Amino acid sequence: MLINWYPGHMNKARKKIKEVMPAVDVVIEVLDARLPYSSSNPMIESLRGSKPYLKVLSKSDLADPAITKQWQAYFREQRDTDALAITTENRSTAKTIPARIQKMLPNRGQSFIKPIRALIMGIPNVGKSTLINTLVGKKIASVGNEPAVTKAQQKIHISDTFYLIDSPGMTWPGATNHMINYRLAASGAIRDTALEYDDVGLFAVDYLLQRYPELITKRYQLKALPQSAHEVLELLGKKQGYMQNGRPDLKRTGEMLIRELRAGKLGRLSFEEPLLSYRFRD
Ligand SMILES: Nc1nc2c(ncn2[C@@H]2O[C@H](COP(=O)(O)OP(=O)(O)O)[C@@H](O)[C@H]2O)c(=O)[nH]1
Ligand SMILES: [Mg+2]
Repeated sequence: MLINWYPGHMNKARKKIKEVMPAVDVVIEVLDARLPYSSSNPMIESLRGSKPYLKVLSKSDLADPAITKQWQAYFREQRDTDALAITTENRSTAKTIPARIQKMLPNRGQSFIKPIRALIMGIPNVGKSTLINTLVGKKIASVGNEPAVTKAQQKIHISDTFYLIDSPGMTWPGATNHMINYRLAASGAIRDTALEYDDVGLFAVDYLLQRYPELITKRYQLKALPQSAHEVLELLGKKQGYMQNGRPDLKRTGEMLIRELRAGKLGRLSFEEPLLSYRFRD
């Protein structure tokens, strides 16, 4: 995987993960079900050693269900790896996480003397706090716009034989790979100011045109779709009456489209699917 991390941040995050790893038994990585590849941290695989790995596909209510199934199957083929799709619309699956992890770690979690310590990781806004609250059974972590303050490592009691380890400093700023950054921006993982809305809007429309054209025509009641993403965005701007100096305001239109896309108003969609070739890669 050729992702160019910003070297300073990357080294810091790697150091932190290495530091924490000896004191945990399993890694839970929360991924955005719409972009499990782009929202993943490629450092974990090499740093986890022999620890099992649970990939949690979060916000699965927003993702294409058939593609989420493919991702689960793909991840489950990997070494000591399990995968699970969760959503706040039905929290029962998320609640099975401790039991699933127990199956992967038969020698721990039988008594409070050797509890299971599960490191929880994931990019900002992917749903970590939401999952923590679901597992604890009450709201202990704040959800949504959290200030980026450094908090101390937390050991969260789920049961006497199962703890979550939530550690700061392991999140990574994203990649310099443009495709990954656009997917992260469209999903809401990258802050609003990082990329221009008209650019992210164009990226999103271009992808929708290729993969889910019917989602645009349906949502915006279009009879026909222009060929280029730029023309589609102009058409949407005109339809919404977002005009500036006689031209459609593409920033405003892009912002509207991204807001709707992030909220799932266009329907369920995934930004990436597992490549068949991954299966044959070691
Ligand atoms: N649609 C949808 N939104 C979710 C789901 N889980 C979390 N969210 C939303 O995603 C945003 C970020 O969640 P949060 O738990 O704070 O993410 P964190 O930054 O990883 O801790 C919040 O607005 C949540 O309400 C889900 O299953 N479905
Ligand atoms: Mg959080």
